[in-house]
Amino acid sequence: MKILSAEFVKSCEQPDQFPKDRLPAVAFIGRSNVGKSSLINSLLRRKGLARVSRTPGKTQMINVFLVTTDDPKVRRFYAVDLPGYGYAKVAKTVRAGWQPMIESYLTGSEGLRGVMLLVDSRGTERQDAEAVGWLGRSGLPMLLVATKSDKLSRSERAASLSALRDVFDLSEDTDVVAYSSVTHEGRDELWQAIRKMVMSDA
Ligand SMILES: Nc1nc2c(ncn2[C@@H]2O[C@H](COP(=O)(O)OP(=O)(O)OP(=O)(O)O)[C@@H](O)[C@H]2O)c(=O)[nH]1
Ligand SMILES: [Mg+2]
Repeated sequence: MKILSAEFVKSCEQPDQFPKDRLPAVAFIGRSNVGKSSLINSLLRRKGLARVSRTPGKTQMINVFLVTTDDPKVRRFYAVDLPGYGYAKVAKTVRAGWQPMIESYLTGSEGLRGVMLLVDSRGTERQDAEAVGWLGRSGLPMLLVATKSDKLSRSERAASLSALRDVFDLSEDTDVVAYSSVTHEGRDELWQAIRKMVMSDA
């Protein structure tokens, strides 16, 4: 599969700015600094497309990218970079503004086909469990992505994946994928998952 184009469409600060067409969309969510923007760049093979930062809380708006590929099953879709949750140092007023926005995006976007929930393969926090619970109740197709897998040895990676299954009590039909935006481990698997989400009910 070839990515024909990947371009930034817009940043949304409020729900009335979300794309109005019903183009399929896949959203990327997770704690601040977990590696969402890096993963989007790795997946789309574009280095500086999504802004990456060492400082947590970099992505504070909903950034929408339009992707086209030569795969008939995923000709055009939106990749949506959501702001990270759970970053304590961002001013409360700012946080209060975007956490509901994440929920309004997840509940109010007609084209949304699935969510990639990113968690750090080295360990999870309370907010991750809350996100898993919330997404489970929402009924949205979800895939759990264990990020920064390059920071673990091969055996630690396998252990981390099964620990995540246990901790979150995932059903068998929820996939867990190890990903590294440095080595691009997991890229093919993630594309498979996107293909499945985007073509379902199409
Ligand atoms: N070693 C390693 N570092 C990574 C990986 N992915 C991201 N990072 C680093 O982790 C930091 C945060 O990455 P981002 O992609 O900006 O994370 P984010 O989830 O988009 O963060 P916010 O926008 O603040 O929510 C940066 O310093 C990245 O270089 C990875 O797979 N491996
Ligand atoms: Mg980001």
